[in-house]
Amino acid sequence: MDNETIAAIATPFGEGAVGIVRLSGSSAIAIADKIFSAKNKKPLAAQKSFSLRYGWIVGAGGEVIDEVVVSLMRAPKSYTREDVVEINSHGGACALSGILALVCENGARLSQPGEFTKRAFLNGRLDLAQAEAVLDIIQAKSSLALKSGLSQLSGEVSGCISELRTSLLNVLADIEASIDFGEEDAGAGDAKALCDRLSDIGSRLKFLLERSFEGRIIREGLKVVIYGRPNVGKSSLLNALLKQERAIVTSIAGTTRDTIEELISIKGLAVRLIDTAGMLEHRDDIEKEALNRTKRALELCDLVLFVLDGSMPVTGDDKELAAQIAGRKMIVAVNKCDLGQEIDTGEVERLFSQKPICVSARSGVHIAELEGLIYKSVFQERSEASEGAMVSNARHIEILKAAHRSLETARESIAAGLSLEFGALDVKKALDTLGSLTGEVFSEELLDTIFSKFCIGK
Ligand SMILES: Nc1nc2c(ncn2[C@@H]2O[C@H](COP(=O)(O)OP(=O)(O)OP(=O)(O)O)[C@@H](O)[C@H]2O)c(=O)[nH]1
Ligand SMILES: [Mg+2]
Repeated sequence: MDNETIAAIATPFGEGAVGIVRLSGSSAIAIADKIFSAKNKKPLAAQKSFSLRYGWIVGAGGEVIDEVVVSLMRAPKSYTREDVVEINSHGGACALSGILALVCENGARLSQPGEFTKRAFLNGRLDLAQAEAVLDIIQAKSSLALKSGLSQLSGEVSGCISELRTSLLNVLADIEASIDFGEEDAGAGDAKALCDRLSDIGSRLKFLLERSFEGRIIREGLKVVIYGRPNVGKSSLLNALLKQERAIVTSIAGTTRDTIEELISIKGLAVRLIDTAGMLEHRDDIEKEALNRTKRALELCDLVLFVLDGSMPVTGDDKELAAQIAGRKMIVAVNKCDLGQEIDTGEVERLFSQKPICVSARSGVHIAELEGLIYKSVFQERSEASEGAMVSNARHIEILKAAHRSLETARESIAAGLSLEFGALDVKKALDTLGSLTGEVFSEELLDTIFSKFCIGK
């Protein structure tokens, strides 16, 4: 890590009540002192940590750039564990860029995206999973996603991984001791004990992986595609769930062409609703593209909300569309229940192997129940998201899978009576893999991939 002092605008671009230019590094205080004129005339260098000073940022020619409040956090008790100065100015682009230019003229350099958090990681203030949680918190689209990010930041996931690594290190120590005593292969009893211990760690990994589906959905939001033939009321249902007349609704079949995506929150869970075109065949290029987009949305979604029109019997088109998405996770809604029911709900149940919910997008009947079903599709029968460590990040999920595979290989080779050296190698591999989740093991490339996703100034 270089020892340069970095600087960035830490607040979003545009107009705001306040804006912050942040500095971190061993010269942060000295640089700020060159451009800050405190009302009390004292230099920041004489100021206590965690205190604020009112004054002005003044350019080389003595011109005032802005009226500011400057905060100071001395190393190591700061976000980066370095000296950090935050200049709180008015939140306009001119004031902020003027201050940033001035700190750079006085010895700071512009920071890279995520460089403050990267320094926090390299200086041991946060581990890698915690650093990634910072981004999750910034990007959280729902209260549940925020809660999950905060739990990861507090070290809940890291704690779990560290316990798993400790158990694995103990197994590895025992395997290596056997090797040192010249027991190249374990006796039957010892082999069984080692395999049992590896199985136990494997099931703990599996448990985390099973919950990661829930974690990923909480973090990214649940993608729900509203699907069904034209005119059944898909767009009307989108509007009803959104509580807003977003999509065009008409009695003309084929009204919706482009997929429409909107975000709603159900009990704190972010749900991306995607309204689609429901035609089976295209008549022109626009409909061809509409069908392509529907297909893509279906491929990427977590849940299909299949809609039928309850005011008429099930049609051949309903059946054809149903066949296309057989096997997908689904909720079946029979719409227009405010009208006389002509549909045979028993037939619908047989067709989809599940009971439909009867709703009316027009009158709002059972829309709240439909929301409940969407929520339950993630949390099953539980009324709330579960507590405890929950892995949610795609990188972490891949790491858990890879570590689980290595453990299985280790267990199989020990059970087969192969030389313990092989088992030791795979246990070591699992340890390193798990270590890359929290950053005990990392490469520059990995750090670049992770921190390049951050904004500048974080
Ligand atoms: N009575 C009644 N009519 C409804 C209901 N939902 C939708 N409709 C009507 O059904 C027609 C079609 O509604 P849309 O929401 O446009 O249907 P769609 O499935 O999006 O249709 P396409 O975009 O063409 O695929 C409109 O005339 C709506 O007013 C409902 O719950 N009750
Ligand atoms: Mg529509």
